[in-house]
Amino acid sequence: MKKELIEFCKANNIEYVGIANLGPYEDFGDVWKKQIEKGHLTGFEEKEFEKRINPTLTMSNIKSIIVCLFPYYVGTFEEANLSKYVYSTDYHIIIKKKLEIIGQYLKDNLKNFEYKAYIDTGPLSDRYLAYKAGLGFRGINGHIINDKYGSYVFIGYILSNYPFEPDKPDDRTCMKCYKCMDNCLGQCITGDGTINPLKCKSYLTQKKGELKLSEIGILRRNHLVWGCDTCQDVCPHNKNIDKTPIEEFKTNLIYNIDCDEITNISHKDFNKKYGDRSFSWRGKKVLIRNCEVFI
Ligand code: B12
Ligand code: SF4
Ligand code: SF4
Repeated sequence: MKKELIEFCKANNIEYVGIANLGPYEDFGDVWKKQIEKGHLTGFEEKEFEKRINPTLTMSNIKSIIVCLFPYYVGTFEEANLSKYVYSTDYHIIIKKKLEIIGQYLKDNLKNFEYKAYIDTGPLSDRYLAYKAGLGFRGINGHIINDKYGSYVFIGYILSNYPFEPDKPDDRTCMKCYKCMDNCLGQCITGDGTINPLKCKSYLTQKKGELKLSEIGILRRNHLVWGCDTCQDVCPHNKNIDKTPIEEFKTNLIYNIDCDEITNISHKDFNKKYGDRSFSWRGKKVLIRNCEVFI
């Protein structure tokens, strides 16, 4: 059935699919525990420690984890003031739909098949699963890097009650050129594959409330008002990569928002126009705050 699964995914433009083992993921647990001790967490991560390292706590009859990559690179636009991962319609919407199509296909072909699909907001570490499923290797900037599409790939997964054979982890490392560390806007890449997310520009553009002067300084280091791509843009593994073959990531793009428009638009109109965009999840107030940093 694994062969059929891979073929079905390919037919649906999902080139990279693999199976992660079931853990428990003690090595990830060690990394995560250190991050907790250092206070290096954002609150966007799953809060229950055990759930992050043991998938059976999320699905008691689990037998395998299907992991997929979704490349999103469409090129670099000089005039962009948004980071690359939010150009398209919200990736959560696009990817959830695709994972559900895979789940439904398996339901139609396997007796008593059960599944749970996640993108970004699930209990496990998406990157850890992609690494375990052999879909890419890990970079010093924290990213999962794929040979064909670089690190501009989203990761989604399906917990399933069918015993698909696990793949081998990709234990190569990145080139370790340390350009990501040298160029990091928040100087928050530690060098061991983790970051201090509280100083990461991407986090600062997403957190609520007032920004401290030091945080405003980090935002000003480039002109993006949402997210940050620097540690990926400078990475040699992202040179000469392929653009995404996924139609939804190529169409209906917004790579520049008009700060005056966002400031003057009503909440209702903002939600109507941008509610299906991932840069809108914190509301227009946060976006306006980010825009004001550049006035
Ligand atoms: C919280 C979060 C954030 C936080 C913290 C990020 C961080 N680095 O921890 C903030 C808001 C800063 C953030 C920013 C971004 N994020 Co984010 N984020 C998440 C989230 C929800 C949890 C991440 C987490 O648990 N971090 C804690 C650390 C310890 O776990 P981890 O990063 O998963 O673990 C890897 C590293 O620690 C590394 N590692 C550990 N030990 C070692 C040892 C060695 C030798 C090496 C080389 C590596 C290494 O490998 C681990 C996996 O095996 C995930 C989705 C999810 N549920 O997993 C998305 C996710 C990581 N984000 C994603 C993206 C796209 C981004 C941004 C690029 C968005 C942007 N353009 O602004 C930036 C990138 C910043 C960066 N350098 O990481 C993607 C990454 C895809 C990829 N190819 O790797 C994810 C997986 C979402 C998705 N499903 O696609 N994010
Ligand atoms: S996203 Fe930006 S601030 Fe965050 S680690 Fe990468 S370069 Fe540093
Ligand atoms: S920029 Fe260099 S050190 Fe950083 S992830 Fe890429 S290859 Fe590794």
